[in-house]
Amino acid sequence: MFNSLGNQFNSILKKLSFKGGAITENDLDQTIREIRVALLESDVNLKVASAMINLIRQKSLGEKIIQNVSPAEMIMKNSHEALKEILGAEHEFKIENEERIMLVGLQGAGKTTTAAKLGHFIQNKTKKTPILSSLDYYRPAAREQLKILCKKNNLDYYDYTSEKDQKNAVIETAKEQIKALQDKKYFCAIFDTAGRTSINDDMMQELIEVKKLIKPTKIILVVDAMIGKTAIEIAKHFHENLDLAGIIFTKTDSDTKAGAILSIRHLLSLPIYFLCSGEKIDDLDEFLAERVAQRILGMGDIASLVEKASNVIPNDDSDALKEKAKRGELDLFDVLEQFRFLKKMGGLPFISKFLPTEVVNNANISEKKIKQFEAIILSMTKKERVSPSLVAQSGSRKRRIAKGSGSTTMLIDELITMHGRISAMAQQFAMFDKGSIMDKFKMGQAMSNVVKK
Ligand SMILES: Nc1nc2c(ncn2[C@@H]2O[C@H](COP(=O)(O)OP(=O)(O)OP(=O)(O)O)[C@@H](O)[C@H]2O)c(=O)[nH]1
Ligand SMILES: [Mg+2]
Repeated sequence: MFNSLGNQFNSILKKLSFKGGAITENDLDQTIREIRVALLESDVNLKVASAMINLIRQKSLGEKIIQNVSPAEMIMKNSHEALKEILGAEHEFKIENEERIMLVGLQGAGKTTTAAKLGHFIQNKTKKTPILSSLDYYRPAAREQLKILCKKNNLDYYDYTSEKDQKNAVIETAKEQIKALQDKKYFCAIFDTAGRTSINDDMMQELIEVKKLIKPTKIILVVDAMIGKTAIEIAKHFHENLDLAGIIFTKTDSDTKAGAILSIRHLLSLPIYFLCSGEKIDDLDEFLAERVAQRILGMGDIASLVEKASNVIPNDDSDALKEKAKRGELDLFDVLEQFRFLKKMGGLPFISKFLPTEVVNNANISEKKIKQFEAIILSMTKKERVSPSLVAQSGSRKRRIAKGSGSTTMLIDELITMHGRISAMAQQFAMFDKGSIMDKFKMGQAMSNVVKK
């Protein structure tokens, strides 16, 4: 996600990375000019780009020389801080009692998918089941789509008692639903609405009427992050008419430009509640400014990745692994386990969303290669897995393993080298926990050494 801006930041900073000591005013000017161009190319609104540039400049000019910190690291740190300021304070998504959430947005923005994701999120958080209903009478399959999603994910779905006259269907349905839900004393209801290809008055009028009827506690605009600059105009229009509570961005897993996300938050002062990064039910991430700023800068989001991993890895295992990692003692059994967790988490495509751009760009690793590595590890004896150096030093062992796993001795060497790098990185990782942003930047570089070509 946000790859292009992350890539540009990386190449801008690479030019600086050879310089030591304090940054000169000339270098700063040049770098800031380049950052400005990168921001504008990523569809960041002009006002927002200027605000951000000013923040970076102010922070950088006042910066003292810090030992062991290069100008590139300093600019990265200051850009991260400026981005966090632009993204603003975080707004926790609180679920009130008798919550009525109405999702609105353009056609295909991801409202229906997001309704289910949000229901699932609320269910996980509160351990209570919300009820979802569809007010989409324009597309015949729309209600069926939500119904199926609810069924698949154990969410309650409000089904109609009668077919409606097409003309007033939406309003009649809203009336019927709100009455039924009031009788049931629901704890949380999520209303999915129909989208339109572009903003038009009829659509807005209908939404205003629906709003009057169902009296939502939150109206949330669902925006496709790929639409770029126009997102601001759309959000503004919806906000003026419906008084939005906040925004959810979808499709941030595509090659999304960061511009819309940065600009809307700054220009409309509306909270961004979530970013959706895929079609699966739990591809809904709470919007945390610190982490999003890291992702936008191409520094990856290791903290989110670790959290996601902890849902897959049993807690006891991860503690034991951490202790082993701290001692620099990860063996090939552990590497094999990591490959399996990687698969469970959604494989390389999933993981790479959270890794620093530099790591992803330099990676010489593929799903196919991981499979080959797995076969190699499985062809080793227990002793060899614990002490890969036995294999490294013995041609006959390598030939035996290559034959057994249908691979080559070259690939075995590659795995052994990678294992060495993984244990070194894991050792740093285990120590780092809640390090400073500078540590995270360095962590990205360390990770890049593990997988580099
Ligand atoms: N990659 C990706 N696809 C998404 C995401 N969110 C939604 N989609 C896909 O986008 C398409 C449209 O999603 P819907 O949820 O049907 O969109 P909608 O806003 O309800 O569309 P209408 O009801 O027609 O207005 C579907 O194919 C979804 O699977 C996301 O975060 N990432
Ligand atoms: Mg829909």
